[in-house]
Amino acid sequence: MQIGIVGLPFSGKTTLFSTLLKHKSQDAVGKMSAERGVVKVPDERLDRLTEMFNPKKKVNATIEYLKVPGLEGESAGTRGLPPQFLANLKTVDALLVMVRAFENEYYPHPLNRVDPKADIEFINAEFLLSDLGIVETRHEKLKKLVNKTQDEKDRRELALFEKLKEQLENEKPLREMDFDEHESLILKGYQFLTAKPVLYVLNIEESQIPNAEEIEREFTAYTGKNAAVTSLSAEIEKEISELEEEDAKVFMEDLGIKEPALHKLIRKSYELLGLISFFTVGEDECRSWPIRKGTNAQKAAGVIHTDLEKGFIRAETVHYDDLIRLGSMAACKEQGLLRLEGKDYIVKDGDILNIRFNV
Ligand SMILES: Nc1nc2c(ncn2[C@@H]2O[C@H](COP(=O)(O)OP(=O)(O)O)[C@@H](O)[C@H]2O)c(=O)[nH]1
Ligand SMILES: [Mg+2]
Repeated sequence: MQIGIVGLPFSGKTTLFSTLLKHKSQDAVGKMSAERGVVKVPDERLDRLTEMFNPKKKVNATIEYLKVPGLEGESAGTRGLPPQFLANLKTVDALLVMVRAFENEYYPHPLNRVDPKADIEFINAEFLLSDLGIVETRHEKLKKLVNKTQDEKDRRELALFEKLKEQLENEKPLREMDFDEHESLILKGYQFLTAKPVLYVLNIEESQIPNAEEIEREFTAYTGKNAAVTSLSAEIEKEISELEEEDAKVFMEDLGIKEPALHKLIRKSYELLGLISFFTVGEDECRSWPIRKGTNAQKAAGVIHTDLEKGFIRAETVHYDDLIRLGSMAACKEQGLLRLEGKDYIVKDGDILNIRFNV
């Protein structure tokens, strides 16, 4: 699963991206080239399990970020967004929109303002226009096609594109609409920007960190179906990430925060992608695995290894909360909380699975 990081120049994309990657990013190979990086998803539950089982290895679930430059301060207007920018975003499952809410006189905002709401509106308008251009062209083609062929499949696609056109003309993103399976399949081929889930990241002033929650609430108009808001100071997160663990703790205490805002950002990205985690535990490794909400036990086994999916027999299952509450697997077994689940069992966030299989 991949998330595209976009935003206006000097909004803090590079600062955030290199912090996410623990400063392993090389940055700016070419002005328009995207950069990808794999990031661990922090999970306190996995940390607890690791303490409990003392394995040789701890392995966190990961998600991938792709930093995509190319969004400019002036409107792309009728020229449309740069083709390379659009091409780079084709593969991403969600967008992370970096929004500037900090002053920095050495790096002036491209439109000479610090107005996060105006920036969000600007970016959304750009994406909307880009989608509308594609929708209008396809809509025209479909109209002609249906006139000629009277084909039922084309007629259904035309009806879909009429809905899309109306939504975009009303200046609303496609992510707010509901689509059936057939429609989703058609849409997949187009990779519309406004259909992708979006996380708006407000890059705030250091002095605003204590008001972070309040600021986020001010932006509730931008939350909702497939959209979320979070805030951080990219500069401060960078500093935290460069400190030793103990120093970082003291530094965060001074700021009045319990954990890096970066962790919250990663978790919100994960949620936005519709992902939850299950765990595997043992002497060798404790590990969290990403699955889509609603995945059954057999498919979840396949995330670990295809053999486990093919030869799936049962999943020995206990929930993290039960294990922590009772303190041991043996106690869970005694209480009947260590269950044997079949292939159709829907895996829950926090389930600990041991797959029994036969190949
Ligand atoms: N004061 C302040 N400056 C920041 C913050 N985040 C980024 N910057 C600075 O803004 C400039 C542009 O940031 P950069 O990450 O390169 O933005 P990009 O153009 O979106 O990649 C850099 O000099 C950063 O140090 C922040 O939270 N506070
Ligand atoms: Mg940059």
